[in-house]
Amino acid sequence: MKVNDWDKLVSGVKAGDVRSLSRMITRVENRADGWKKAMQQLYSGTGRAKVVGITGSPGAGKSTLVNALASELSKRGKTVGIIAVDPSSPFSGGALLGDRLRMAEVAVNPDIFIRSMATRGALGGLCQGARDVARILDAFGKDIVLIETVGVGQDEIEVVKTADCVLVVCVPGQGDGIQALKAGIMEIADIYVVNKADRPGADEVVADIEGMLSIADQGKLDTAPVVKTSAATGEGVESLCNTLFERLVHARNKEQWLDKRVREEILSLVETQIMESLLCAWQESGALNKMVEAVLNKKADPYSLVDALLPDLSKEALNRQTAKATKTIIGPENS
Ligand SMILES: Nc1nc2c(ncn2[C@@H]2O[C@H](COP(=O)(O)OP(=O)(O)OP(=O)(O)O)[C@@H](O)[C@H]2O)c(=O)[nH]1
Ligand SMILES: [Mg+2]
Repeated sequence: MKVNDWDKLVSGVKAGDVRSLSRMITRVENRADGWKKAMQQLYSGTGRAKVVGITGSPGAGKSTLVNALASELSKRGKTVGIIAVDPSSPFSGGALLGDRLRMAEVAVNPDIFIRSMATRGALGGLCQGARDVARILDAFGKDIVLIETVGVGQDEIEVVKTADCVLVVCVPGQGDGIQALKAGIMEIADIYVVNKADRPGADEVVADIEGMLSIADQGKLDTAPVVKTSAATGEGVESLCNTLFERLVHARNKEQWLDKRVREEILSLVETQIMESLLCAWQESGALNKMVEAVLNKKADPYSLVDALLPDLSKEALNRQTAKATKTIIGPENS
């Protein structure tokens, strides 16, 4: 993609043009040439939107809830971007028909923008992909970005962990109640939502969660609240919205959290770039095939290959390189 095409997209996004938004997301997701530069241009205009992660077991009503929540937020004058991380979509940018239908109500609302992302094969990783899309929506001017992921895979859980506030959706009648949720997911909640509260057993689930929290959070001041909703009828959604606003003020705004998040992002981008550059070079030159063959023939072993093949990764070399780079980007120290 040509440089000035990117320039047009970036200024379109900044100006709030929906077509540019859509195109820029696709191109960044596909890692089209120049994507990093474009993200760089957007970066200074980001950091305003609040990102909310919504996760829970399959069929818990996450999409229905996201839909209802987005409408409620819109009623309150907030503009909303929705990222549906879709486990079954083979294409990036493709939406599950079901999700589209469920989200039909918000699809016609000009204040709400919906985007699906495929779980598998996301270039640069699902987490970074979702982060990039959320950032583009932020630069576009969305107040709130809702990210729906199903709480099963580790990647999906990592995605919601990057959010400012995480809603974990539970439902009654899942046999062993909250146990049905993957271990590791209950701990990341800032708000527990017991959805399908129109069904029998909702109060038991609430009690289960509160019981679990009273054991786990003893002594903690800000225990995550539990909210009952019936996303299908809209009941409880207003109250959830109030709770969300309260939590957004406090949750994850701590410096430590932001620090960790930026740290993770820098490292993840570096990791991806190193792997991609090496793979690209090695595949093109046929070096990777040769290495595999040599290892199979016992002419070489994977351990010594690592040191022999990588560029100079000694501490001295890395420090020299890093010092040079930081000087260029950040400027000389103490200035
Ligand atoms: N009774 C009842 N049904 C609901 C409620 N919310 C959602 N549903 C229904 O539950 C089914 C699943 O809803 P979705 O919103 O697709 O659930 P999901 O968690 O997004 O599903 P996946 O994305 O496939 O994991 C649909 O048939 C909804 O109509 C609710 O509050 N009460
Ligand atoms: Mg869904």
